[in-house]
Amino acid sequence: MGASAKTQKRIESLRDEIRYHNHRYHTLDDIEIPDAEYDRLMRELQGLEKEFPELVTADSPTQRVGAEPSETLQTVRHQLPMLSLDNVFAEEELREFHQRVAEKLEFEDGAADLRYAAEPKLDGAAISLLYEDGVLLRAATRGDGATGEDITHNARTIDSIPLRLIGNGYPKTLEVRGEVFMPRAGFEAYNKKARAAGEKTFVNPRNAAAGSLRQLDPKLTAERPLDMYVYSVGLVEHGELPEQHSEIIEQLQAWGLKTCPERRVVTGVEGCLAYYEAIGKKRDALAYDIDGVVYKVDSLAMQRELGFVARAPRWAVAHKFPAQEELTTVVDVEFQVGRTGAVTPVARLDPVFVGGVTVSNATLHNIDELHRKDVRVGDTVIVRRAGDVIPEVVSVVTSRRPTKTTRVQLPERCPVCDSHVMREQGEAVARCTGGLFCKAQRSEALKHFVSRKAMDIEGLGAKLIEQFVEEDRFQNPSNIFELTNEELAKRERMGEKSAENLVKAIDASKATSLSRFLYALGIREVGEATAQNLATYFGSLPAILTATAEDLVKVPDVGPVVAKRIRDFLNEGHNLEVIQQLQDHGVHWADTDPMQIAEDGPLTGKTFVITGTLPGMTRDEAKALIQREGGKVTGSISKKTSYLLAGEKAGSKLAKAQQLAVEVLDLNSLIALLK
Ligand code: D41
Repeated sequence: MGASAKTQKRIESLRDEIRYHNHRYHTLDDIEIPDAEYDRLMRELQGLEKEFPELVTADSPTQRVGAEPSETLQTVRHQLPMLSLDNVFAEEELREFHQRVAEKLEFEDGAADLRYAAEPKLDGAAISLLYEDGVLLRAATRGDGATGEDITHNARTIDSIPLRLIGNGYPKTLEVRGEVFMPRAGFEAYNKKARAAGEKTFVNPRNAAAGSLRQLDPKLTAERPLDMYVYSVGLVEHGELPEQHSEIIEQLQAWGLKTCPERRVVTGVEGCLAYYEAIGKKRDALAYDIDGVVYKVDSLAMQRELGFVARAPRWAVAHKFPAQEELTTVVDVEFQVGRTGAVTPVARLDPVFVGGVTVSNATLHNIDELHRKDVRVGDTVIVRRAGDVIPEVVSVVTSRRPTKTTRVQLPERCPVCDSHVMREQGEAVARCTGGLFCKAQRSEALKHFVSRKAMDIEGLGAKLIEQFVEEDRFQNPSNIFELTNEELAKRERMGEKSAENLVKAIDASKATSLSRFLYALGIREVGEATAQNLATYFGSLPAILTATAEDLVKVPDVGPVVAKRIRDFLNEGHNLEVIQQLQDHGVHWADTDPMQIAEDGPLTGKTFVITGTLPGMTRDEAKALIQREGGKVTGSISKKTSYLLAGEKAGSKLAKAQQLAVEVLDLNSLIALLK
């Protein structure tokens, strides 16, 4: 049966749409839709063309995979084509892949001992580097696998690409292949700068890497924080390489090329799956974006036996993670009011499965962001959910904007209490001026007050707090300590047992620490770390209440802004009243001696960040030690950080420190510094 007119039209429209996105991706470096959506369009077209082969045309996008070479860069023909990689998404598909490999190689018993080289699948741009007598002769993009573009001038600006190999024994002609990528920290920093300068930002690190490589002016590329890991070899002449893929990569590393430190040799499909899971857990802590892992049969003899199908090797496969970006539509934009009165736009979305969960709300951060991205009700948008972070709207797909959309404006009045919404000069955040009169702020303030790192009152959930606030039973946190068994047990859906447990939890929370108490008050900019520093420095509440701004800035980690926030808070009579009421209700802690800080200690002027598990010392103890000797301890790494003190299981902070070339110390080297 021939294709209907409707099918023919669908095929045409798919082709047009794919061509449009190819152009945006390869020529404009300005992608509009997530990969997952592009893949769906392509698969739909491929499916239809398979069903109706008579409709396949030579110019269909399915007939040429990869880049249109640009008119500006020289094209290069790869002497050996750069293959593509097949994908699997589910465990079952991976088992089928392994099964095929095992059968073809005539393995028995499930081929549990078949060795694979496993590594993360970097989300960057594939390139080829050609070394002649150990000297970098030419770098080229992968392009469509057969021809790419000459980007030698740009590759030379990337620090991790050696211009000359080190050591000896390399083949006279050696082509290596790998992925150029932009580490996340560099990507964020780059976009922040571009945004401030009103320049174009990148949608994601992969796009940033690909776009940077194709610059005509290498000075521009040199400014981009690019990195490269090599993952295979291409042309090899006049020289020998080992017979295992993993050994080849080791050898490349010894010649000065950078390889991924996460790579491992695993055995059997179970080894692959365990690796997939381990890398999946580590994904957010890595310094760079990955979109899956790659398994390659380690033995080159076996690779030769397996050969290729079409353009992909039969001996390798990419095992993809769930997509972190998807498309959906904005049903509405609402404004939420937080604990500090910050009025934040939130997009209500058509529910979409992204990053492993169904998402129906995404933050738009603040009104400037919303306007910069020009998000309107009715728009199709890219939502991103990476790791445990709050889902966010990345960008609008303007080509899919309906004719009727509604623009969003900052409300003049608070959606909760109707007070005026104000925005301070130069501040991105708009705030409700209602203070604790605003029930949203009161609820959020109370939720913060009872949270685990604050007063830690288990069982006083968000719903219950909201109800009590709504009824004006909770005017301020001290009302929590007035709750009785009788009053609680009367409430709907609250049994006697849970009422009793809650009263017990409230009672137990009264014995707290000064730092928890300070943190629980919810003073703006006073997070856990600052609260701890204040408590350690002053030792008692009266000392803090009477401290001037000049006194406060002497506290590690407290600058003029934070000092002012604290003073502002304590200058409000009603805040002092609440503090008194809480103590009257029995909230108490043990005072400590004020801290003696070395004015001119061995660590004066040095800023530390602490991460991981230290041997025989808690992080708080390490912090106190550093502070006593004049050093400062902060929570996040920046270029200004002097040292990262890292223990066991250091995660993303370690990666970031390496990224920013911040010196990393273990506890022993810290102690050596003190001597
Ligand atoms: O990290 C990657 N993106 C990656 C890509 C990798 N780790 N290994 C790869 N191996 C290959 C073969 C097996 C063909 C040598 C690849 C790619 N190919 C690849 N990158 C782009 C297309 C194919």
